[in-house]
Amino acid sequence: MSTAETVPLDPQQVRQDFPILHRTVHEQYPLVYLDNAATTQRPRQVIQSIVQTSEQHYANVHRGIHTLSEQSTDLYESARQKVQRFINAARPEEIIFTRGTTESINLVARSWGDANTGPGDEILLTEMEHHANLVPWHQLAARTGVKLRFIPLREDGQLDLDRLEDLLTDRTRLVAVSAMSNVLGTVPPLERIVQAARSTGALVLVDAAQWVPHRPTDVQAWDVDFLAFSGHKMLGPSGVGVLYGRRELLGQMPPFLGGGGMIRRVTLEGFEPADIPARFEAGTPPIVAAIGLGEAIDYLSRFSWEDIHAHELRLTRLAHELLGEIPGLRILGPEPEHKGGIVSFVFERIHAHDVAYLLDRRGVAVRAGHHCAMPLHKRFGVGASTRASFYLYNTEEEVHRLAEALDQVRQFFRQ
Ligand code: 7TS
Repeated sequence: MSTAETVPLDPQQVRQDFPILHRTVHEQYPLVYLDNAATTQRPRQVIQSIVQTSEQHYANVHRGIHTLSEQSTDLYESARQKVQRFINAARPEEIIFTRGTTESINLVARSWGDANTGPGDEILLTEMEHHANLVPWHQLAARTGVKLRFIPLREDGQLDLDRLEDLLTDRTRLVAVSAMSNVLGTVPPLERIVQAARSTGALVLVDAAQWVPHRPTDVQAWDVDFLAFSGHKMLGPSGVGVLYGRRELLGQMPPFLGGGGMIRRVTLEGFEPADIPARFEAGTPPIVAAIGLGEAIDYLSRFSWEDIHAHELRLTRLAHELLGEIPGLRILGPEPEHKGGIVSFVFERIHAHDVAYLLDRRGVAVRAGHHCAMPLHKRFGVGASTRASFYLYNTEEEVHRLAEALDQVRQFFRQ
């Protein structure tokens, strides 16, 4: 389905915009890029934005009173507004440009966490978090004594919310949860979690690294306090990401990094921080990358979310169907209807790295390992898994290529 402002999603047409998808690997194999949960490729439009900014408009932002500086500042601030509209934030200053999801969450843990947590307080996470939404909280716990608690995962890869009311108490200061697991694709019932958190007065941080590229985001409708995501997982450049924070919260938070750009006044005795968003953008920001992220948002906005979701669901269903027929292969996590376009699996007696290596020999790029989610793998009793993850430019033919290559892997190891 598409609306008047969007064009129908035709993956073959989309592929024309992605030069890298036309290359081969190991000489004769056309690339089958199924590592989109790690990072996505960039369309020509984003590449051109990087080139054009660099060739025509590049200078440092918010500093020089010269033409190039004014142009780069306008482009940078217009990218902020694009992000604001994209996630429906109430105001542009609620958008902080960071280096990525990891830095966004570290910013909250350092700035909000150090000032607002201590012994007797708790932070509620889940067992499926990426290390980016786990390690900063471990570090915070070591600094302030805050205690971490975890919503467990059920065998089917869904969160076990039966004990939510026990886990969430008036000691809980923050609930930090992924909107989509990078391993299982699990999509937790955010609305229920936010409601429960609100009833105890806890704040909510959403790790939306895997969500924002694939589904519509509305921070106001969701009523969340913080939301983090990365440009490079949504067709944008690497090196830029976003922290959304509610204005009242960000406005009260101390700076995370100190340096140029984040101050109102500095003396030899001390400093006075700038208002948001500058307070959290110390130093020269990722100027070209942020402008490129704005371009990626324009590109994604050509298509309807319904079309993107329907396409990814079609590929995920096909993958479950084809991979389900391969003896010895077990898919981790929920059924396609209950998750994003991510299919992680384990092969009996074949290590995930061997699987990924052999797939690569046939041109199929997947990720293998613990995908920065070691506790999740431990929960499922495996050390590693192999993961195929889809995006709008992947095709059914590519899913067939994955399944064929996997069957060859199985036969190779049977010999
Ligand atoms: N949170 C989730 C859910 C993620 O999937 C990732 C990256 C991050 C946070 C960190 O994002 P970054 O841009 O700061 O690195 N996930 C993956 C992955 O699954 N494979 O490689 C990176």
